[in-house]
Amino acid sequence: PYQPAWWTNAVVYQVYTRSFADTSGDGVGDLPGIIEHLDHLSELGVDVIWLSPIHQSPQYDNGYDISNYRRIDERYGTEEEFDRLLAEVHRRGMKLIMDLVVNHTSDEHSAFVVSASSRSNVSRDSYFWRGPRRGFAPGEPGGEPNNWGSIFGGSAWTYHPGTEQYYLHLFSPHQPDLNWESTRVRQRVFEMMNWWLDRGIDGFRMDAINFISKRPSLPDSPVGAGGMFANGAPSFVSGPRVHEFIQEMMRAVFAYRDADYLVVGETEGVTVDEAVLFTDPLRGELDMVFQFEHMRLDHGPGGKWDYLPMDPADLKTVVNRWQRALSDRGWNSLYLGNHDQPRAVSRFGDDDKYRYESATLLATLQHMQRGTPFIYQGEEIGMTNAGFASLDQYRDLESLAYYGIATRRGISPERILATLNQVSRDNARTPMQWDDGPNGGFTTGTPWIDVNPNYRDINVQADRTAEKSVFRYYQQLINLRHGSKAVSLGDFELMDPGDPKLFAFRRRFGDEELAVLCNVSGEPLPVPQYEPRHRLVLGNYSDPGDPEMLRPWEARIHRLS
Ligand code: TEU
Repeated sequence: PYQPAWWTNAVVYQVYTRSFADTSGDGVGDLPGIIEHLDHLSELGVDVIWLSPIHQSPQYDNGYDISNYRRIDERYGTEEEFDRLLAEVHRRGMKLIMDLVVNHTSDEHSAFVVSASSRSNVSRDSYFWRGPRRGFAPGEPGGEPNNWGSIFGGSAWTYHPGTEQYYLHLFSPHQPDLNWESTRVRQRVFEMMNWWLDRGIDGFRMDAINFISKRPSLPDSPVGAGGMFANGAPSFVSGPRVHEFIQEMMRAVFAYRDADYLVVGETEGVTVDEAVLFTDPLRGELDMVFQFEHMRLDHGPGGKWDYLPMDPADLKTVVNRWQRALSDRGWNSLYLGNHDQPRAVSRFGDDDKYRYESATLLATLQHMQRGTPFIYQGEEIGMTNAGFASLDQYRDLESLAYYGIATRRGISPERILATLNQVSRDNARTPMQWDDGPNGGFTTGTPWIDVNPNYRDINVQADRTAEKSVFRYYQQLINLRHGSKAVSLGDFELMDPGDPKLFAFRRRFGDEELAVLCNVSGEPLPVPQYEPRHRLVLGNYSDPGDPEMLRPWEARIHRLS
């Protein structure tokens, strides 16, 4: 009989080590800190832990700029501590996957240092080096090889006076893009992946993996309204050889291994059609990808820094599209937040009056879909946006770059702060709140980024024992998935697609059927006639209430059969 892959009923938890738990007192989270809190994760019920990068790195982008792929960064721990973490994770029956950041390296990686040393060195083509645009002298303002902007602001090219050429970086200048056209680059990446799997890890989360193939001529892009730089995405998002490269990787790394790994790609800008190609099991590529459509619902025409409150009805539309598109072929990953996004409860819910109700409603929507749910650290206790009162509390290089650009455009500091408070990646990077002691129990030292002042009320210790416990609600959702094929594998059918406040759907597998009913608003909402009123499996209000009315942010799961 057909055996679905193990990860079809698994739940993944993302640990952002830097902000998880610090045992050394230097203010930066570390591996012993993760080990100390593994029981929290196994009690939550998660099957897999995804670790954001802990490799050696100058930390310009908190580890997404790796200078040595086979070393643990000293700030996070020792090699021995990593092996102990892995053993402790396995001992609890969980798996560990690592970030794989291979669209780019750090500019301090030895391969880049060699590549930059001369035009004729063997590593020159490991990165993208180009001379100035025609008619410009090397280094002359405006002479960049093409007009692409970097994702973190400014040009995607940095001039290197030593060799009088420019190198490409889709992200910061400290993150030069690897040239995947080079077979040597690909081979070295595959060797490194094999090395990690031999060390015993259980898979990878592949950073920006759909950016690895660029159109070879690196053509100019049309310039958007008012922008200095253009969006190069058409030349690198799901580029010409991306599927070939990934299939080659799968053959070189996974084909001869017996164990069943988890491979998830981070694919910003991916369309549903591309996602099917990436995740169709018959094509031998990825198990699942992170799509970003729901992360754009509050972006205005000017992009992420042009914040516009979203309409919850749009979330329904996006969820429905992805649930349907990947129902026959391929598989969805399900997430509402990560280290790059504001906190889910602050963004999609009401983190003030209905924090518990909206956090658990959002969890219901997420965990009751078909796909593999990813929980970002702190979501399981309903942690909120950072709430910084001052610009100097921000640390993220992208936020700081935006601050510089916005200041030069004459935007007031108050407005910049208000925007960062909604949008900045640091919203999700404040330390994990463990208890109501100093620094929320994260560190005995000075944290690298401020703890959210609400840690006295919102913390693991308080939440786990509270009457309204987000943690215990997550536990129940995870339990439900582990024991129900309707949850993990069932069909998805959206009810009432036109209703802006009611988010209701059915899940069906064989003769098991569940109905999910959510009121995505702070006002009472009548229950439609066709919805069930009995056999409640799980809900986020403790008393049954009026069967005809959903209370603010109420979520109910009913069993139909
Ligand atoms: O993110 C890549 C990515 O596609 C984005 O979502 C990006 O972070 C966002 O547009 C910026 O707001 C990955 C990592 O998750 C991120 O932390 C890194 O900064 C980035 O790659 C570069 O490695």
